Amino acid sequence: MPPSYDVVFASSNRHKYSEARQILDSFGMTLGFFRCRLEELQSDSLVRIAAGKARDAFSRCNRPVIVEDDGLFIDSLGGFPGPYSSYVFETIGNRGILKLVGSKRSAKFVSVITYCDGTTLKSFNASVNGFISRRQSGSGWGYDPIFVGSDSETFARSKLKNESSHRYRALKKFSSWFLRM
Ligand code: ITT
Repeated sequence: MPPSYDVVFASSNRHKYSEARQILDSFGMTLGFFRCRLEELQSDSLVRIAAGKARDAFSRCNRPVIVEDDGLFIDSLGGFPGPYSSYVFETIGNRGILKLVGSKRSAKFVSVITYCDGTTLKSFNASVNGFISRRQSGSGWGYDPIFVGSDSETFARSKLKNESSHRYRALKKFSSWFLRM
C-alpha cells in the first residue's frame, strides 16, 4: 500500500471502506484499505469495541489507522441488535429483523470511528434517526434495504446516504479533528 494515504481504514467490510473513502475524499482526505478481520471484544459499548479494534488494527498495520464499529438500534426491541448488529445480520438477517419489529418502527444507526496512531486513541460518535421499513427495498448491502432515513427512502435506494448517514456524520467529526492536528 503506498505510504501517501492520510490514514488507512481497517475492516473486513469493503462496503464500509468504499463509502468512507468517498466521504473522506469530499473532505479532502485520502484513505487506504487494510482488509482484515479484527478482534472484536464482547461489550455493550460500541466505543469500547471500536477502541479494541483500533488497537488491534494498529498493532497489525503499524501506521495511522481508523476503524469503525456500527450498530442498528431498534426502539421497539429495546435497542436490539445494537452492538450485536454484525452477528445478527449474519444469522437472522433482514428477513429476521422484519419479523421481529413491532408496530413502532423507529430506529437509529450509530457509527463510532476510532483513530489510532500508537500514541493517540480517539473516538468520534454519530447517529442518524430513521425507521425500519415494512419490506426490503433496493439492493444495498447490510441493513440498507430496511433502514429508512430522512428522505423517506431506504438507504439502499437513497441518493443522499453518503451525505447524511451515521458514517458521514462520524467521519465529518473525525476529518475536522484530523485536519487540525
Ligand atoms: P468490521 O468490523 O470488519 O469493520 P463489520 O461488517 O463486522 O466489519 P460492524 O461490526 O461495524 O462491521 O457492523 C455492524 C453491522 O451493521 C454489519 O452487519 C454491517 O453490515 C451493518 N452496517 C453498518 N453500517 C451499515 C450501513 O451503512 N448500511 C447497512 N448496514 C450497515
